[in-house]
Amino acid sequence: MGIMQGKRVLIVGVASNRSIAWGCAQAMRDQGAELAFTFQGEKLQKRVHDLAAKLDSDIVLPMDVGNDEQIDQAFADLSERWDGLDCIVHSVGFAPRDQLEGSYADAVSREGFAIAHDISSYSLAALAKAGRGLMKDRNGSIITMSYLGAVRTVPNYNVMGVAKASLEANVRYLADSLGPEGTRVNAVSAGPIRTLAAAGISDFRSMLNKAAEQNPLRRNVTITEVGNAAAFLCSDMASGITGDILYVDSGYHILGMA
Ligand code: NAD
Ligand code: 0WE
Repeated sequence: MGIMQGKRVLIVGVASNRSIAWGCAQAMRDQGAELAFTFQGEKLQKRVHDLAAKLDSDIVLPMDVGNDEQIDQAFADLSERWDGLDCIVHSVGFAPRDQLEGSYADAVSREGFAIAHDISSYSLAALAKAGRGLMKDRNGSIITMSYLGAVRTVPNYNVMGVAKASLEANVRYLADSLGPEGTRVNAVSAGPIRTLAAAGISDFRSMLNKAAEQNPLRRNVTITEVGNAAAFLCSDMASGITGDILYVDSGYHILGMA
C-alpha cells in the first residue's frame, strides 16, 4: 500500500509534462493518492485535462492564483466533488520577465516586486485560506516549491529570490497558524530543472551544467526526485515535520566552496 493511499490532493502548477507539479502528481498517484488539478488560463486547459486523465483524474479546474474570485470558485467546485481535502501542492512562481535579467538594483521595480510577491508568495497563503475548511482536522499537508535564491544571491534571479524568501517565511507563519488544526506546511527547495519556467532564462543550460559539475552527486535532480520528496512530506510518514524547507538539490546548498 502506498504512503498516500486514501489522500486527496489538489495540484496547482502543471503547465507541461516537465513541470515540477507533474512530478509531484505522478509520485503521489504512484503512492495511492487521488488527484485534482488546476490550470492557469484557457490555453493550458486541454493540456492539463489530458495529463490529469493519465493519472485517473477528471477534476480539472481553472485557477489564476492572482485572482481571489477564481481561487474561491475553484475550491467551491472542488467541494462539490470532494467532502474533504488532505493536501495542496503549490508549484507556482512568476515575475515579469524584465525582472530576471541584469543587476538586481537596476532591474527591480515597484510593480515587478509587487507581482513577484503576489503570485509567488501571497498565493500560498491565499490557497491555505481558501482550502482551510476542507482541510481542517484531517492531518493535512500543504507544500510549495522554493529555490536556493531565497537564502543566497543567484545572478539574475533577483526579485524572485526576495519573493522566495517571503515564500519560505510564509511557510513558517502558515505552519504555526494552521498547526493547531492539524495542517502541516513545508517547502521543497529544488535544484535547477529544465521546465517551462526555466526556458528562455538566458544561460540556464550553463547554470545546469555548473551545478551538476559542483554538487556532491555531480548531477542535476529530476522532477521525479522532487515529486518523491513532496509525496513523503505530504504523507503521514512526515507527521512530525512542519514549517521546514527540505532541499532536493543533489546537496548543492551545503557547499561553502566548490
Ligand atoms: P512550470 O513553468 O512548469 O510551472 C510554473 C507554473 O506556475 C505553471 O504551471 C504556470 O501556469 C503557473 N503559474 C504562473 N503564474 C500563475 C498564476 N498567476 N496563476 C496560476 N498559476 C500560475 O515551471 P516549474 O519549474 O515546474 O515551476 C514550479 C515551481 O517550482 C515554481 O515555484 C518555481 O519557482 C519552482 N522551482 C523551479 C525550479 C527550476 O529550476 N525549474 C527550481 C526550484 C524551484
Ligand atoms: O523559480 C524559478 C523560475 C521562476 C520564473 C521564471 C520565469 C520565466 C518567464 C519566474 N518568472 C518568470 N517569468 C517569465 O516571464 N526557478 C528556480 C528557475 C530559475 O529561474 C532563474 C534561475 C533559476 C534557477 C532565473 C535566473 C537565474 C536562475
